[in-house]
Amino acid sequence: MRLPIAIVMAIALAGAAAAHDFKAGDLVIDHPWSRTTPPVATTGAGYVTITNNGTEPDTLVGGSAEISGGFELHTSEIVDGVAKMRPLTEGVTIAPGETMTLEPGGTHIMLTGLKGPIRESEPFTGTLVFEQAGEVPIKFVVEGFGSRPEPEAYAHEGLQQ
Ligand SMILES: [Cu+2]
Repeated sequence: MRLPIAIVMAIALAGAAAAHDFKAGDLVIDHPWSRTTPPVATTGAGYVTITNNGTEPDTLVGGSAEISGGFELHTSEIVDGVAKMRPLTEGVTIAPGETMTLEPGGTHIMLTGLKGPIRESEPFTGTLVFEQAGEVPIKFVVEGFGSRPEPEAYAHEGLQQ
Protein backbone atom coordinates (compact mmCIF):
# COMPACT_ATOMS: atom_id res chain seq x y z
CA MET A 1 0.00 0.00 0.00
CA ARG A 2 1.14 3.53 -0.72
CA LEU A 3 0.52 6.40 1.66
CA PRO A 4 -0.63 9.72 0.26
CA ILE A 5 2.29 12.17 -0.05
CA ALA A 6 0.89 14.53 2.58
CA ILE A 7 0.87 11.77 5.20
CA VAL A 8 4.40 10.66 4.32
CA MET A 9 5.59 14.24 4.69
CA ALA A 10 3.81 14.67 8.01
CA ILE A 11 5.51 11.55 9.33
CA ALA A 12 8.90 12.77 8.10
CA LEU A 13 8.44 16.16 9.74
CA ALA A 14 7.34 14.59 13.02
CA GLY A 15 10.48 12.46 12.93
CA ALA A 16 12.76 15.44 12.33
CA ALA A 17 11.17 17.42 15.14
CA ALA A 18 11.25 14.56 17.63
CA ALA A 19 12.95 15.49 20.87
CA HIS A 20 16.32 14.04 21.60
CA ASP A 21 18.45 14.94 24.56
CA PHE A 22 21.65 13.95 26.32
CA LYS A 23 22.58 14.16 29.99
CA ALA A 24 25.94 14.75 31.59
CA GLY A 25 25.91 15.17 35.33
CA ASP A 26 23.63 18.14 36.04
CA LEU A 27 23.56 19.26 32.40
CA VAL A 28 20.73 18.48 30.00
CA ILE A 29 21.76 18.90 26.37
CA ASP A 30 18.59 19.20 24.33
CA HIS A 31 18.13 18.78 20.58
CA PRO A 32 21.52 19.42 19.00
CA TRP A 33 20.74 20.32 15.38
CA SER A 34 22.32 21.56 12.23
CA ARG A 35 21.05 22.53 8.85
CA THR A 36 21.69 21.49 5.31
CA THR A 37 24.48 23.21 3.40
CA PRO A 38 24.99 23.75 -0.32
CA PRO A 39 27.52 21.37 -1.95
CA VAL A 40 30.29 23.99 -2.06
CA ALA A 41 29.98 25.10 1.56
CA THR A 42 33.07 24.78 3.72
CA THR A 43 31.32 25.72 6.97
CA GLY A 44 28.11 24.71 8.67
CA ALA A 45 26.38 25.74 11.86
CA GLY A 46 25.25 23.82 14.93
CA TYR A 47 22.66 24.72 17.54
CA VAL A 48 21.65 23.25 20.88
CA THR A 49 19.90 24.07 24.15
CA ILE A 50 21.79 23.40 27.39
CA THR A 51 20.24 23.51 30.86
CA ASN A 52 22.33 23.50 34.02
CA ASN A 53 20.37 21.86 36.86
CA GLY A 54 23.37 21.91 39.19
CA THR A 55 24.60 24.37 41.79
CA GLU A 56 27.86 25.30 40.03
CA PRO A 57 28.38 27.03 36.69
CA ASP A 58 29.80 25.04 33.81
CA THR A 59 31.31 26.28 30.56
CA LEU A 60 31.03 24.85 27.08
CA VAL A 61 34.58 25.26 25.80
CA GLY A 62 34.57 23.28 22.56
CA GLY A 63 33.68 20.04 20.87
CA SER A 64 33.87 18.10 17.66
CA ALA A 65 31.76 16.74 14.84
CA GLU A 66 32.44 13.77 12.62
CA ILE A 67 31.61 15.78 9.51
CA SER A 68 33.99 18.70 10.10
CA GLY A 69 37.64 19.33 10.74
CA GLY A 70 37.02 22.17 13.19
CA PHE A 71 34.52 23.23 15.83
CA GLU A 72 34.26 26.83 17.05
CA LEU A 73 31.89 28.78 19.25
CA HIS A 74 30.71 32.04 17.70
CA THR A 75 28.30 34.79 18.53
CA SER A 76 26.38 36.89 16.02
CA GLU A 77 25.80 40.55 16.66
CA ILE A 78 24.10 43.21 14.60
CA VAL A 79 26.56 46.10 14.24
CA ASP A 80 25.25 49.07 12.24
CA GLY A 81 22.64 46.85 10.67
CA VAL A 82 25.13 44.21 9.58
CA ALA A 83 25.38 40.75 11.15
CA LYS A 84 28.90 40.07 12.38
CA MET A 85 30.42 36.94 13.86
CA ARG A 86 32.85 36.89 16.73
CA PRO A 87 34.63 33.82 18.11
CA LEU A 88 33.88 33.13 21.78
CA THR A 89 37.34 32.17 22.94
CA GLU A 90 36.25 31.99 26.59
CA GLY A 91 33.48 29.52 25.76
CA VAL A 92 29.84 29.71 26.78
CA THR A 93 29.09 29.63 30.52
CA ILE A 94 25.80 28.25 31.78
CA ALA A 95 24.98 29.48 35.27
CA PRO A 96 23.23 27.21 37.81
CA GLY A 97 19.54 27.00 36.99
CA GLU A 98 20.06 28.67 33.62
CA THR A 99 19.17 27.49 30.15
CA MET A 100 21.39 28.60 27.29
CA THR A 101 20.07 28.32 23.75
CA LEU A 102 22.45 28.37 20.81
CA GLU A 103 20.26 29.37 17.89
CA PRO A 104 20.28 31.02 14.47
CA GLY A 105 21.19 34.69 14.71
CA GLY A 106 22.81 34.32 18.12
CA THR A 107 25.48 32.21 19.74
CA HIS A 108 26.14 29.13 17.64
CA ILE A 109 28.57 26.34 16.89
CA MET A 110 30.63 26.84 13.75
CA LEU A 111 31.65 23.67 11.99
CA THR A 112 34.67 24.51 9.84
CA GLY A 113 36.44 22.41 7.24
CA LEU A 114 33.36 20.42 6.26
CA LYS A 115 34.25 17.03 4.81
CA GLY A 116 31.13 17.17 2.62
CA PRO A 117 27.73 18.83 2.51
CA ILE A 118 25.41 18.46 5.48
CA ARG A 119 22.34 16.63 4.22
CA GLU A 120 18.83 16.40 5.52
CA SER A 121 17.99 13.07 7.16
CA GLU A 122 21.69 12.42 7.73
CA PRO A 123 22.29 13.05 11.44
CA PHE A 124 25.90 13.10 12.55
CA THR A 125 27.71 12.42 15.79
CA GLY A 126 29.90 14.79 17.72
CA THR A 127 30.94 15.83 21.19
CA LEU A 128 30.53 18.84 23.42
CA VAL A 129 33.38 19.57 25.83
CA PHE A 130 32.60 21.24 29.15
CA GLU A 131 35.01 22.53 31.76
CA GLN A 132 33.32 20.51 34.53
CA ALA A 133 31.25 17.82 32.81
CA GLY A 134 34.05 16.93 30.39
CA GLU A 135 33.46 15.41 26.98
CA VAL A 136 29.86 14.49 26.17
CA PRO A 137 28.96 12.43 23.06
CA ILE A 138 25.94 13.83 21.21
CA LYS A 139 24.15 13.51 17.89
CA PHE A 140 23.11 16.41 15.67
CA VAL A 141 19.91 16.08 13.67
CA VAL A 142 19.77 17.97 10.39
CA GLU A 143 16.92 20.28 9.51
CA GLY A 144 16.09 21.67 6.09
CA PHE A 145 17.49 24.99 5.08
CA GLY A 146 14.17 26.83 5.18
CA SER A 147 13.24 25.51 8.61
CA ARG A 148 14.50 28.54 10.57
CA PRO A 149 15.69 32.05 9.76
CA GLU A 150 19.23 33.47 9.70
CA PRO A 151 21.40 31.16 7.61
CA GLU A 152 24.74 31.24 9.45
CA ALA A 153 26.28 28.74 7.10
CA TYR A 154 25.96 31.13 4.18
CA ALA A 155 26.93 34.17 6.25
CA HIS A 156 30.20 32.51 7.15
CA GLU A 157 31.30 31.87 3.62
CA GLY A 158 32.65 35.42 3.50
CA LEU A 159 34.43 35.20 6.84
CA GLN A 160 38.12 34.83 7.31
CA GLN A 161 38.83 31.52 8.96
CU1 LIG B 1 29.89 31.62 13.32
